[in-house]
Amino acid sequence: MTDTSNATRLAELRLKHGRPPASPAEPSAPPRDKDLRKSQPRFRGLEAGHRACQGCGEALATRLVMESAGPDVMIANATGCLEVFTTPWPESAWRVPWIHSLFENAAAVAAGMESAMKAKGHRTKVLAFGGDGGTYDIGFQSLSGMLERYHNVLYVCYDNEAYMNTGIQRSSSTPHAASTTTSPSGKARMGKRHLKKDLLSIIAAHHIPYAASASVAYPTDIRRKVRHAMETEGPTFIVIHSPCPLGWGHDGSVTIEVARKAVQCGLFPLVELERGEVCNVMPIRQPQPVSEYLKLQSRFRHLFNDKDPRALEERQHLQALADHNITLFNLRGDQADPMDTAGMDTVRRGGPVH
Ligand SMILES: Cc1ncc(C[n+]2csc(CCOP(=O)(O)OP(=O)(O)O)c2C)c(N)n1
Ligand code: SF4
Repeated sequence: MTDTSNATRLAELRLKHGRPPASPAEPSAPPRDKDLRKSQPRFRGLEAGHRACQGCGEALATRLVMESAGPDVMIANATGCLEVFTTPWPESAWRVPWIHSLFENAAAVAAGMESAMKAKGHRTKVLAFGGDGGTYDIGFQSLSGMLERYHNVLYVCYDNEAYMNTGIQRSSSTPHAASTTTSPSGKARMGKRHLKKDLLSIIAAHHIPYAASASVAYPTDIRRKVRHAMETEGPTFIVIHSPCPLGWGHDGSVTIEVARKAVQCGLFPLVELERGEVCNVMPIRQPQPVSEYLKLQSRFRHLFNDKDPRALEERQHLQALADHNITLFNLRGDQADPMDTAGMDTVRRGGPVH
């Protein structure tokens, strides 16, 4: 499909979904601080006081998902950081029914819970949570089965791009050239040799009613996507880019900046799909060079070694991947997306109790 036909199709789909055209137009005024505060729910499905590292993207993402999804939900949670830092025996940070599944079967457990709810005539929505290891790799088979059998489950993948809980091993979601404990940079290779798996395309091939990518840098966008998924009948899927300060090698105070740069450079595009077709994207107003994103993280430090000729080559390779995403999803836009509040909605809370 050409750029022009892509743009026309996206404009039509945006209109169909009651959203304004992405371009060209005067930039719309960002929502005011006060409005944002009012629109943010106070329900906390995940309590404070858990044991995540400071600046953990996964903890923030989960809090945002729970605020929008709760309180009438049940959760199946795969083994991983989220399960470990929220439930150190005998404590729990969860305020809703929650089951710790195996690493590989969160989707299957969620499917069983959903069937039981249906049999009992309850409308409680079932959610499944997994990290990228538990979703892209080891739990993929049960996820695919759950989607194919059309269970009414929202599956959320917290994508921190490695097996963090067991010591930063590479997963199929780890980006190309990132250094992990099982893809270390050195003489033999410049970090991970392989490409990040394009999971969303595989999910799209299941033609489920709704799938999306999201980022902790865009909380209002996460809330909207979760609410939409909750209202949708049938299987839905959201993958949330969630920086891990420990595994990515950045300060906990710049988690949002790192996440935002991943979107703004094109490496982690924010898209929505209905029945496998892209129906909306978060436009990038001023695409940033990929190196601005990479240089914030020590997992990419070797890509800035000027004495190593492979460093520039790998940076160019990553830039090409980001450019490809920008073209493929037609991400360039002049107008501020209503969901892009330039970070104003990051930490504020208040408003009515839901
Ligand atoms: C079958 C099986 N293999 C390995 C493990 C060990 N294990 C527990 S958590 C984990 C890593 C989880 O990684 P991910 O799903 O990416 O979540 P994260 O910790 O990064 O949030 C591993 C390998 C296990 N529990 N079960
Ligand atoms: S290791 Fe990473 S994902 Fe795990 S709690 Fe710490 S910051 Fe969060």
